[in-house]
Amino acid sequence: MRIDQSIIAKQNEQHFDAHQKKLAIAAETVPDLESVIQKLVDFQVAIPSWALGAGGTRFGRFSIGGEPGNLEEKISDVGLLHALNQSSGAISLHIPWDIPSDPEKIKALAAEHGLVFDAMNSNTFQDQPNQKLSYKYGSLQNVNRAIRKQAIDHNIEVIEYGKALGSNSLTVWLSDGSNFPGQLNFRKAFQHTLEGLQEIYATLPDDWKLFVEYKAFEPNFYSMTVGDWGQSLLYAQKLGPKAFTLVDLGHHLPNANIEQIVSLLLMEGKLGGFHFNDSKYGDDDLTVGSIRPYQLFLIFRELVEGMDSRGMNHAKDLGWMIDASHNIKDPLEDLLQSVEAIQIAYAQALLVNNAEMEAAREHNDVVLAQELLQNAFRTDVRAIVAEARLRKGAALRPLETYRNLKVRASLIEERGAVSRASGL
Ligand code: PSV
Ligand code: MN
Repeated sequence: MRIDQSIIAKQNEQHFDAHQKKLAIAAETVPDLESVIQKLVDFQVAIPSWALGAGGTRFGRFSIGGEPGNLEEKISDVGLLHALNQSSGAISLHIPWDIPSDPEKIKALAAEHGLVFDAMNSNTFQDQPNQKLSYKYGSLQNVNRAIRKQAIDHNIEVIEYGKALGSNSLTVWLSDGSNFPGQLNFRKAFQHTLEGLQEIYATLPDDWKLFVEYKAFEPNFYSMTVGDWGQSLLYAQKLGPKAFTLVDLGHHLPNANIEQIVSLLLMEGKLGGFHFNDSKYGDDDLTVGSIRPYQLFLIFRELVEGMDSRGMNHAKDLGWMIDASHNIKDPLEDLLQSVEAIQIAYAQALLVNNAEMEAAREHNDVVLAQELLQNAFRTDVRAIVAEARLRKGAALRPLETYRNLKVRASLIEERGAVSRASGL
């Protein structure tokens, strides 16, 4: 299924007058409206190929219907999102879930939908059918050199697929760690992992980045070998200038101050990419902004301020991606919600006046500093975000348009009610 721009334009007509009124109100409160809109126009968030089907827990999985059964269909689903919001112009692939058998064809198909390939992701957290050696006791950290070598070779192969598709980054998330005290020699696990990452790094093309993603828990529950930003940063620093830390919002221990982490990583020039999601207890799977929208705003505020202080391009210099799983919602609806939540937090962060903020801090004016943040957070920027979409030929109301066009019903008709996407 494809959504033609003229259909979107038709859907927009009914909302156009109301939109103009709301935008006029927003214009009164936002001094530099045009520049905010332009930044939103430029901003793209990549969609993970593994988030397009139903997720699940170890207790069960409930099918959504019409799930993409192969890479071509996954690209087509991201194409639908992009047609609706013109802000999801990239797809991130996970190997071996998404092996492109004919990369040229896949690249051309993606281009037809206006999509490029974001970071490539390796998978050494599962054993694949016919795999020679098992990752049961870890991959790059493993005490067995042959297993480490298998994991290294896999990552190098993923880079090769990425090169063929025009990607320029590799995200390495390792589930390595231990479940019980005594199981691992922490230093040896670190050294083995570092050596493996160094071998992978050595094969990285000059214009590529390597993202080292950390996670505090799951699937290992006693220790994780890349468990927090400190460990990730250590690896990234030891590897070299093409290696960066990747922050997945759901991978922290409860109450971690993620905005401070982001600020310091940016200061060190070592923040590489982002996986957006939200979480209530300890998972990394919920809709962006659904639980802690203020935290998301505070993170964006540090991102904007930190990138500006280094003269970075907001849209291009960091890898922006959603990483979520959808147990009960239609994944496409959820992804539309997530992209919008990201744009709202970004727009609000752009409203904070940095000079006023710094002056308040210099005077230890705690109240004013807090007010400046909260005023921005409490500004309704939805019309501004919608205007940016409108200028790109996207839907004023992507979710409503998705429902009006009965996209899921068409996908079920095309692919059947029991199709199943590869992934977790
Ligand atoms: C791990 O929880 C993670 O966040 C990594 O980014 C993986 O690549 C992804 O989820 C899918 O398992
Ligand atoms: Mn992630």
